[in-house]
Amino acid sequence: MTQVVISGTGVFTPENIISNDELVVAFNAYAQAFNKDNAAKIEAGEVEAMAESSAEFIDKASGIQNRFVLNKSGILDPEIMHPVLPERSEDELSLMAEMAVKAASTAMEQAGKSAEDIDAVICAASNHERAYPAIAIEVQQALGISGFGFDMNVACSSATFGIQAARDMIRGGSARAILIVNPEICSAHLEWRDRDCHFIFGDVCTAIVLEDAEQAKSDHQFEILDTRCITQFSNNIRNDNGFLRRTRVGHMEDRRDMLFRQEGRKVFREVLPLVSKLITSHLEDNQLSADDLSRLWLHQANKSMNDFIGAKVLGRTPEAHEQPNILQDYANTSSAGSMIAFSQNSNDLKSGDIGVICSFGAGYSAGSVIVRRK
Ligand code: CO8
Repeated sequence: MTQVVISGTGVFTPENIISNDELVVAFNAYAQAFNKDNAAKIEAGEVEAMAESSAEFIDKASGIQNRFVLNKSGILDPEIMHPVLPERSEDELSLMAEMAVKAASTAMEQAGKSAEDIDAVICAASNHERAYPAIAIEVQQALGISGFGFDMNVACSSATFGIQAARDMIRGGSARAILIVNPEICSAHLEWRDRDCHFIFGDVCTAIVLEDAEQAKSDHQFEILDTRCITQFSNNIRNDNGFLRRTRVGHMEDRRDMLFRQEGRKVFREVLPLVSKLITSHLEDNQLSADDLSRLWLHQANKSMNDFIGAKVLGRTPEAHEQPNILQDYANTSSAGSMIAFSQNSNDLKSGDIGVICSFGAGYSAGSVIVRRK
């Protein structure tokens, strides 16, 4: 069977950083203004007063310290509380495509591939800035790639599900090499006025080149030994924004359910056993044990969650280098998180070293990719 390798990865990181302290100052100013404006209703018990956020809570509950965002001023303005991104004309590259092209250039350079070597583009992300035409086709055109492109969305698991789809297509002979891009503008579908989640997400884009091992020339090759994707329906992470919105009376306004929302505790409880079992059974079915693993590149949502999964899979507390976290700097970047961890923490592995890239999130969805350094 055709052997498929990851031969290049790239990360595009926006310039703006928001620290927990900056975020909390803006949120608390908003909460104080809200409480002042609604003082009479709060007093009468008609409206609930907004509680303030704290940087100490954020760090302790999540491990997140900073996040990169495309626009900082809008998010930190208590009168706006969302990113402000200028609308682009049809002649300009869309924002997601622009991020994707930047990350893709690094990935293609690492893989030693030019546009003529690639036959398909997959834009795998947890939201797309328009319904159609597909962002992937725009990226394909911008890079001068022939063949085909399509968008897919499996929320936080978009990258790992994209890897499985690309691996299968290369094996099946429909493409020699495939570019996957994961442009995540999480800041635009996050409710920055909700203290339960305002600290969780950041913006970034990752890119991955997969190809037939026979033609790969990169110094940075990881053979894909196996992939496994699972889904299990849950409403605990949900965003109801969609094209049926205007068909429903009263749904035109910016309602809370039109943005990311979650039952964080339930997600924590339900996803942990799902993911630990996925990784351990996936390893077992490939005749591998925890002792064979040099690295875990986990989804980057919560530090305690990753500590738990790492300990469960390895049967001991993982050393920091065995399970690198990037969420303290990037926060949760949805599908891009485990790929940032992989991209920034894989070059030191030696030939034959084995690791697992694992994602988990809305759906629920979880993906496990076992790789071996060539
Ligand atoms: N500051 C101070 N106090 C706070 C704050 C805050 N900012 N927020 C909450 N609190 C309070 C709560 O009100 C609560 O108070 P009380 O005890 O009086 O009721 C107390 O702190 C504890 O709150 P929680 O129980 O909510 O705190 P947790 O310890 O559970 O931590 C987390 C909250 C960090 C959200 C945690 O539950 C978590 O990480 N859960 C897992 C989340 C997860 O992995 N989700 C996956 C989502 S990602 C995904 O699928 C991608 C979707 C697509 C992308 C969307 C882009 C926008």
